[in-house]
Amino acid sequence: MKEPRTSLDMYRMMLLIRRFEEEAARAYSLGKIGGFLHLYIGQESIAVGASHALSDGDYTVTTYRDHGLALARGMSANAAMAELFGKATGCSLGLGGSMHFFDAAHGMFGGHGIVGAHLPLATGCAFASKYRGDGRVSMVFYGEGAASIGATHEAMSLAALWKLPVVFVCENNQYAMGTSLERSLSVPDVSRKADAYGMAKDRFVADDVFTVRDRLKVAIDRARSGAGPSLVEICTYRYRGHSMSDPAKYRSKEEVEEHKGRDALTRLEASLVLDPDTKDEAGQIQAAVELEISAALRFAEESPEPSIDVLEPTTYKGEFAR
Ligand SMILES: Cc1ncc(C[n+]2csc(CCOP(=O)(O)OP(=O)(O)O)c2C)c(N)n1
Repeated sequence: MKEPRTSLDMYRMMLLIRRFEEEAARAYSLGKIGGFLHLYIGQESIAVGASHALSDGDYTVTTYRDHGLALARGMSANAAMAELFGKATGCSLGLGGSMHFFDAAHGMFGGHGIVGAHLPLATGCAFASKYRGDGRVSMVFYGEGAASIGATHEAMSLAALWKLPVVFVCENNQYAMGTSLERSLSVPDVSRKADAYGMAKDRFVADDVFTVRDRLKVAIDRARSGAGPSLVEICTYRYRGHSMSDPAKYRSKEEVEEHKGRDALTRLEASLVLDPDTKDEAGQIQAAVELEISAALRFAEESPEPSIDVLEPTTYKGEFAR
């Protein structure tokens, strides 16, 4: 077993994200969660591998498929679940919902709903870090559906020109809503977009969380050393529809099953359970995760709705009350 302690930690977080998402889907079906809900099931190794490669204090920005990254960066399951339930104890005081998780204490700057529009935010964070000389790296996650969006390219162009400490991570799950990447990209290898800006690039599959960590670490170290940004494309797959309202009829059951056969969480779990040194702790982790998720559901259920008083400081004055 490679790095047993780290393997167990990564397993705990990947399992927590998977179980969080499964229970969120159930709560959504019961009408306890309103609005949109985009699940991260199948992509967990990316948020977890990235979080193990990043340092405390580094900044992350992501899309509306944001629960996994928020948990991996340190948000509590309670604050995450309460946000989904629209409760005052949620990470965005119950005002943001699924697509707008925010956790400044852990450098997690959203949760953004407009495809591609959040990449310039990461470039801006990286500019601030370079200007201040604070040594932080920014990492931004986006889907291949954002690869042809104007803001994506503006963000990359300036980042490369000014050698900003930012890593652009394309989570290529092969579909943008119901559109497969072959139908939307003339060059299906998204990492090649880096060539246009003279940026370093990498491209690999997300089926092993250690590969994700180690390959992202190379890009993070490059950014931190002042050698400039990178574009890292990580090939992955989402097992559920785009959001809860998508029955995913544009792909076959066989295709989904084939990807599930390479599931990073299942593979890591199998290796831990087969190893006598980690087997018992893996079982304890499973039990602890179940307790943590049940507690989060209870916490979300029992928390109060946001009071009307929160509107003025947050929505109108822009003062976040935490
Ligand atoms: C500018 C913009 N256009 C369209 C949409 C509607 N929309 C929401 S998600 C999505 C697909 C994005 O797919 P991708 O970037 O691959 O990310 P994934 O959902 O697969 O993680 C679209 C078109 C939007 N939110 N913003």
